[in-house]
Amino acid sequence: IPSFEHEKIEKKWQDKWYSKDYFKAIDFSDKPKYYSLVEFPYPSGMGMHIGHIRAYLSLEVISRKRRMEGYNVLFPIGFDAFGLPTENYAIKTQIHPRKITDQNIETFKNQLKSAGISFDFSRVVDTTDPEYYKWTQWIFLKMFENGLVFKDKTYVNYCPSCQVVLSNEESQGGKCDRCDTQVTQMEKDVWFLKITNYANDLLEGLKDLESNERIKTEQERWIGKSVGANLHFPIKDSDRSLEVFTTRPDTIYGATFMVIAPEHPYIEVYKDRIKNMDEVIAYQEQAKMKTEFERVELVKDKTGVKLEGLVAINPISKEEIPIFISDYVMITYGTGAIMAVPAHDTRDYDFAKKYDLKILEVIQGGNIEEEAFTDTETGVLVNSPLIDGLSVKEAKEKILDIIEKEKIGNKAIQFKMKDWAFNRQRYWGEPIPIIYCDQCGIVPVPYEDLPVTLPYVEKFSPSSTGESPLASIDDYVQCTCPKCQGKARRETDTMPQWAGSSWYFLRYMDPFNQEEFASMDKLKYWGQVDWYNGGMEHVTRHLIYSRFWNQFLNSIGLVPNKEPYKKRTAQGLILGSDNEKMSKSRGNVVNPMEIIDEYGADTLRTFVLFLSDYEMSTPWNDDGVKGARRFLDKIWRMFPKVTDQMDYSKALERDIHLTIKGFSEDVENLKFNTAIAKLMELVNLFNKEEEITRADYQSLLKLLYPIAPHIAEELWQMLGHDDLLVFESFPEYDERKLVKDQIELVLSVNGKVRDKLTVENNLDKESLEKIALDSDKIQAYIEGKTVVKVIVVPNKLVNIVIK
Ligand code: ANZ
Ligand code: ZN
Repeated sequence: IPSFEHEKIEKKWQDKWYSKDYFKAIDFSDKPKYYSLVEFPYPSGMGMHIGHIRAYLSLEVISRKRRMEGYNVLFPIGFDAFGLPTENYAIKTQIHPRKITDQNIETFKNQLKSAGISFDFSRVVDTTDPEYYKWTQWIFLKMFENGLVFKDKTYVNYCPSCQVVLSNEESQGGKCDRCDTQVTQMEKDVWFLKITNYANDLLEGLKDLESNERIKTEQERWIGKSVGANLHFPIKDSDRSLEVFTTRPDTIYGATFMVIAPEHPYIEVYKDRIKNMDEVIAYQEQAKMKTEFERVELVKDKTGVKLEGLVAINPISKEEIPIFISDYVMITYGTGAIMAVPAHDTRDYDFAKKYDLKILEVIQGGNIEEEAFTDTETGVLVNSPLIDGLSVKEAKEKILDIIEKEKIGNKAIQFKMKDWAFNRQRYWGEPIPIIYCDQCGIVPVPYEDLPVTLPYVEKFSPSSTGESPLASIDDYVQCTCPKCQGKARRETDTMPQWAGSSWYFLRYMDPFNQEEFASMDKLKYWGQVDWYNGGMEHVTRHLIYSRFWNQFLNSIGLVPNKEPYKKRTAQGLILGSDNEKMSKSRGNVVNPMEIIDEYGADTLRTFVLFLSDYEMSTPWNDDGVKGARRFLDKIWRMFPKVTDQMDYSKALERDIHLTIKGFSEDVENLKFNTAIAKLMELVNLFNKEEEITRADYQSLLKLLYPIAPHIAEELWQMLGHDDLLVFESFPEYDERKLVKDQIELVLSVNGKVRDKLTVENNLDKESLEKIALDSDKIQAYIEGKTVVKVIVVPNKLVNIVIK
């Protein structure tokens, strides 16, 4: 036979698959449905990256396998195309982002097809298409209608380099997600989505998510639930009290001073009583310069200013205690004020040492001369008349009862997560559908006027005033108020990159619906995403956002499931061969198209899956590319050895069953490297045989198909099949055939031999009994009778006594 000419053969199968829509998902099919989802790409000008291939291959393999297992598979793809890279490229080249996006999407689609990924290309969505973002705006308005959207002038994360407001999720670790620049705090008019209303639901929903621990704990930490209490500390000679949030009400006797955030409103309230206001104001200015990240860092050298003239009263010990401002207390968390317990909190300890404040031990067990004693398991309460002698846990319960009875405070829960800063001062995003009217104030665009389309402009650079480029387009800005018909202005900011991706998995279920974002019938048919694979970096970003949007839509009855995803996994990164993250600037980016050209898509797929454990990051190393190709060539070249026999070869039978079992289990657990290793071993065994049967070879091709589908289809056709492998069923293994040492088991009824079976050596009595009772022949004898006794002689016989 001719050699495996990948250019010709792969092209042939791709043309066939994609022109005939072989991977089309069928709405309302009778087959069981399976929805596999991969994170859709940002169609950058660089085209497909090796990381995209790795990310998609997991569910590509699963989807191809599921189709063979009889499922109606939805495996869609689309493009998350709004955002800065395209806009920046447009600014640089003066080509319109629309044009760039269309070109990039075309390139991407072709590249995905030349890798042979079995996406349903009939459902492609593009978040920048007005037919799509109309619904992104629509959902935003629904949130507005339900009180989940508000505007606030406040300090937010700002990237000086990208010149945009960032959400908390986009500035983790104090750095801009996009460009790694240190973020600053900037006072801005900001639209927020009240994602915090869903904090508890987002946490609870994790219980049902099938995923590894890391995916859950990262989300849990990000949501950051703390259980504690809000307590009121009266301010001396005043009607007001200072409210604090604490997770340690048990330490209240040890609260020897208070600290409020530099932005705390009481500074303004008491400005006439505070004697050192100059010093306070100077400190406030200084605190503004720091980012939140710098402020929460555990630095020993704490700073602060005492509020002279203002004194608080500990509501339990009745002691008078001083009040400080310090930047280690955040205005955005809890109540923006704390009761400081230096003996048992490290930050308070450092602060007390620096300003020489009273440190009172209330939990015995440590050495507070040296450091704060923060352990909550072993200590015992002291210096705390109402709760002395109790453990921390007991003390918490008792003091909370007292606190609630005496109306000093109440139990409270806090979340670390913050509301989602939602507007960006940029052109290439979804316009925020809001109108400002001098008479009516903030007016949402009526639903029937959607979409608010982005005007096609010539200039899309941000303006020097920090406003969106849309602000300078009069035709766009000037509008009439939908309420009073008076003159009004449009909001000129756009939505963040994460908006469109917050609901795209729903649109895939009904991508061309003009009346709704998706019909309830289709949402119900496809249900939850059965398996979602994506990047670990999205776990505390997109995953949280999209779960929030889905939960919201569920709460207003528009989607059937509260949680969008049943199962979530994440691939590891492919690093450069220098072990650094691949990037254009490092010049270590691997272009998968080059490998496809030289060795073929099947080789690329096999190689990338074989590279290492799928969930681990791994450096690129293309030494193995040739090996992957050799493996495929071996399978190709053994074709002439195939006989017409329709049973497995005796010599190979057990290995084939073992491989089917091991391969399937590995694939389902994302262990593609070991799955492929098993196929390689099997191929080596095949190679040693003079002949292999048709049955042997067919099972091998079926196993190979999800990994290297082009060569598998070609060889399948060469065997004389008219139908594609897509329609074949996945091979099954027989548990009994896995057994190595076998014995003959005699089955008798009332002492008369009725059946003989070959079974595994050394099975236990229960298994042997079960095998005997399951035998068809035995059943015929015992039907309608009573089994009095079963006598098992291991490795020999089972005798069933009936009456
Ligand atoms: C008294 C106390 C005693 C505290 C003690 C801790 C240990 P998490 O677990 O992160 O929720 N806190 C409260 N609001 C704060 C704010 N806005 N900025 C900085 N710190 C704040 O931490 C809750 C604890 O962090 C609270 O409990 C409070 O200090 C502090 F032995 O109150 B604690
Ligand atoms: Zn930036």
